[in-house]
Amino acid sequence: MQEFSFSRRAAILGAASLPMIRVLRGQSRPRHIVVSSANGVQACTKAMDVMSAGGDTLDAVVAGVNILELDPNDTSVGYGGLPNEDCVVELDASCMHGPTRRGGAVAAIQGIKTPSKVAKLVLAETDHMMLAGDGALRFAKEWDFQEEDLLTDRSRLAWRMWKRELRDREGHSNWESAVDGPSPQKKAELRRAFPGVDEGLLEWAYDVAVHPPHGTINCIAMNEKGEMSAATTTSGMAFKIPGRVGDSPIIGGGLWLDQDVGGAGSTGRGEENLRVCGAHTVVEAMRAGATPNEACLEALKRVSRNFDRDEKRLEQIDLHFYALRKDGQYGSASLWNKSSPRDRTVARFAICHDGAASHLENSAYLLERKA
Ligand code: SD4
Repeated sequence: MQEFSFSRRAAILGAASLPMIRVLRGQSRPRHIVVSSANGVQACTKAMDVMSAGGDTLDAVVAGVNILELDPNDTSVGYGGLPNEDCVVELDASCMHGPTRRGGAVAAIQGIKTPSKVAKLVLAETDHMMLAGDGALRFAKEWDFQEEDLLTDRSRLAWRMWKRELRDREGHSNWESAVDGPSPQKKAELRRAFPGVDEGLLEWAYDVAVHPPHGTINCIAMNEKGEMSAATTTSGMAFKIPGRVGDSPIIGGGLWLDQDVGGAGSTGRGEENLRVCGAHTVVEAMRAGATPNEACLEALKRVSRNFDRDEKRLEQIDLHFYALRKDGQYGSASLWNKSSPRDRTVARFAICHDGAASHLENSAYLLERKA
């Protein structure tokens, strides 16, 4: 695949970045810096490597998120992502390039392991902002992407388990031979239904079937010239209705970047993010003087407001924002201090910059899960 180049479109559009770079020369020099969701420790390192070798920031973030897209064991992004209701993996991705002020996205694309690369092509090689569904797949194939089955044994198992756990009002499921029993019986029954499946894998599949998880990676980078880019990529909500598009490919929702101010992105429940146009809200708050943490919290306050600040209803929502400001300040905030009532992991994000290897830091948060 071609590297992003300033040759064609950027030559026309790139002039927009020049005044900003001039201003920067009078300020303290920003460093290479990469911010990502907590699953992006390796992605941050990769993006830093690309920038350190002189690569463009867009190439850097896309190369970073590609690691997760290609990882069959990550069930929330790219290859191996948890499928939709029909057991088909459908992916969303977007990217933005600060210097040229361009964006590209693909939504509900099937069969392509690296949707962020297709989003980058939409940005660099088309006059459009987003391609969806079959059109996105056809476009990718025209650019020599290989159409592949993105299901892994692991994600197929999770889907079968999900299907089996679906119930009608009477508690009946067509996909099992017996009525639900108490926990030990359940385990025995699952072992019978899925013979030969490792116990740990079975427990994981049951857990994701009963509590469909979120995943996604957002990655934002800035080089020493102050140029910024960002990418977000996901398999979206597990077991979604086919065609459901989340926030990740929505420019302004799951991703936003203004070369004069900074960038932001999100992971978590896309529907709630879209109701506050989250990433755009974060960047606008930074424009108004907020720190990255304050700006992320501002977007989360709007989500909370949409629920009349009712913590009982908000409890089921998992939402995180990540932000990188033009002056090199970075941050992240989560709706809750811990990911979910079951998963007690403290909300964190990944960060890498000159002088600090890629590592995790705690996110700010709006609400605290008690106990
Ligand atoms: C979506 N925001 O499709 C994505 C999913 C996600 O952590 O980020 N999960 O709604």
